[in-house]
Amino acid sequence: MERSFVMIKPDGVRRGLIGKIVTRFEEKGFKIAEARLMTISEELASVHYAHLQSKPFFGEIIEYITSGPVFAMIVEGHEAVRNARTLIGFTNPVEAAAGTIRGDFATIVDYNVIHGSDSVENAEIEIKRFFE
Ligand code: DGI
Repeated sequence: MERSFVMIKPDGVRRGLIGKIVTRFEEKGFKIAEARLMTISEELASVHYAHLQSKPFFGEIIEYITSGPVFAMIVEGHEAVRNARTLIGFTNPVEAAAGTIRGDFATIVDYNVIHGSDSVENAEIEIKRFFE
């Protein structure tokens, strides 16, 4: 069964959305294989967002993702990576359809509530990074 890495970001945890978001994954048909509440170090954040290092907002996302606990999950299911991305919605909540997690719970890209791996290869890298 395919796995993906999903992480409720600090604003989602602060706003008390863990239960609602986990429910959406369960209702869709995913199995939550592992989960942990954790605080990300600046070092881990910089590795996770290394692909955005050249962006002007890099400092902001590091500050944001380390600002409080995140809820990291391994979700399992059929085409888990692509199904999770569909459930999560587009990166910018303005473009995310109503009914998706970002479409329903976020308004601004800076605080878009949740992360989901963008490929099967990255999912396995991120699972190792956060769970092993
Ligand atoms: O895979 P995604 O999270 O959908 O998108 P990504 O890997 O391209 O970007 C990672 C995160 O970076 C995204 O979830 C939110 C943040 N981000 C993207 N564009 C902007 C941004 N953050 C700020 N503050 N400003 C941006 O323009």
